[in-house]
Amino acid sequence: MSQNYYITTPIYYVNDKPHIGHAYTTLACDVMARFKRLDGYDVTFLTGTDEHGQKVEKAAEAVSLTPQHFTDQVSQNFRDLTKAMNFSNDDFIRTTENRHKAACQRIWSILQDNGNIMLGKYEGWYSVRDETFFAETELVGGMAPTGAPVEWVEEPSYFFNLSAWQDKLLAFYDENPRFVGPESRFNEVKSFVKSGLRDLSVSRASFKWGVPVPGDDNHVMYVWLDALTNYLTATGWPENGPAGDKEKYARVWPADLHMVGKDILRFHAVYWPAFLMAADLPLPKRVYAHGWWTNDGQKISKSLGNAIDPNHLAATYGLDQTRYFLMREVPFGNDGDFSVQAMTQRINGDLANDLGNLSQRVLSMVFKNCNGIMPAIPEPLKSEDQELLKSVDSLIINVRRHIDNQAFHEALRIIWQVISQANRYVDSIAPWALKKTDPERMAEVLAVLSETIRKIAILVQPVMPDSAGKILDQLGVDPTQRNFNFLVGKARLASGQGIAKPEPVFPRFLDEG
Ligand code: ME8
Repeated sequence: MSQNYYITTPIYYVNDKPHIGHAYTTLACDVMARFKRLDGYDVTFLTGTDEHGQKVEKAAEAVSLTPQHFTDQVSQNFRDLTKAMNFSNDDFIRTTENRHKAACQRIWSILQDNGNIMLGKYEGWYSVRDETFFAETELVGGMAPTGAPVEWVEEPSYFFNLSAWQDKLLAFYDENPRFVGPESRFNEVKSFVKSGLRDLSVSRASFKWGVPVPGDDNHVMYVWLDALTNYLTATGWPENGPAGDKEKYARVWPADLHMVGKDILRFHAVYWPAFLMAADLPLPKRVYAHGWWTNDGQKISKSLGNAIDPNHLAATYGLDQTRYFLMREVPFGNDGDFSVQAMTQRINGDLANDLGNLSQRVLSMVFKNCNGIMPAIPEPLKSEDQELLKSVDSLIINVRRHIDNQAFHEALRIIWQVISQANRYVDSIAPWALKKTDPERMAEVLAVLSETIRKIAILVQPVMPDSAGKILDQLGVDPTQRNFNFLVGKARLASGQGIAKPEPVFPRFLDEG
């Protein structure tokens, strides 16, 4: 039986249309999910929408729709995005679904029954935009630290005894040094917990758009307790719920990776493990917090109207080009700035010139100079052939290491190093010049190059599934032979099969704007 791998995106608030930031997180998960599937794992990849809370209630009010009607519409935009971006999620969860309400009420009851939730009164500041409570001391110039406005809230509220979990959380962090990535963010989490935790208000009584608190209709659950529970719901938990699936839960939970933006790390690395510990449920293995995209140096926000629509990017630059750019341009974990210039450079440099040109010129030579028949890899190999094949053969080990650390940019960088090496090999041997003088050597060199391209195309499938697929089609690689088993051992590109006239896979981008 293959090993399971469960990966999740945050569930997105439906107060707004999806933008580049949302697409980015889900893309990173899609790349992880595709990579793990090719590497032999049984993957469960979850995304969805976060539909309760005051923020969504207000957004619905603003367009004169009922919250349910409104969330139906906006959630669909996120679902459409998964198709448009070629995301391979296995499930799409909405927090307004019955399966989810049942899971929320179940976790609440467990926490209440074992004495971790108690009724009290909340008095303090609340930011609707962040759906977060703030202490007086946390405010900056009368605003939330994020710059969002805050309002004074005074209402009866249930509290989760977060303060009781401080030492257990710190011990857990010590025992699980990979729990949060990147490391600098893990340090921030630890200092936050060390500085002391206050009990957390986990219900609201001043509006209705939420999951009712079991046994107390005056309260709805705090949207973050509701939202975080989605990761459990989708595993078939609880087993007696409307979508209960004991076997799936046992197989899939705990999650291997919760991918989040840095804005919501605290919820995932502090509150969520505390809720789970208190409910006596296993904790996720890792939370990774990536950075923030800006647009030409400015924070992307609704009020600035500078959100970048991922559909527009895909239509303008090509879907795989967009996927590649987002994963390659910015070191994953850091903040990044979107610019047309950077996008154009990646498309024309890395894709059209480096990978596209390599594959196009090699396959064209096989087509023209070898009668369209794939030549055989020489036996024994010449030292320059050996050098190139050694580099491409050893890629998987290092690429896997980088992907397991969510260093997508590094994984791509080392693949592109080998692409450059292959281009230097072609330029120095100049196989086109061998056609008349040494056709046998020409065929050997083209075979070594085709094998190099095969491995590179297999490795870039998670980032650029369609384009890599086209290259593998052109090489005549059987669709059942494109997983990572075919990167190791004796697996080599078959010779003797005919290839069709190659078509360029990566056109140049001409900025006509
Ligand atoms: O926080 N750059 O939902 P949300 C990079 N519902 N990533 C960005 C981004 C940007 N400019 N803007 C948004 C919520 N993101 C909660 C989550 S999970 C149980 C509940 C991404 O719609 C990033 O992943 O505000 C961020 O964490 C997420 O969108 C926030 O989405």
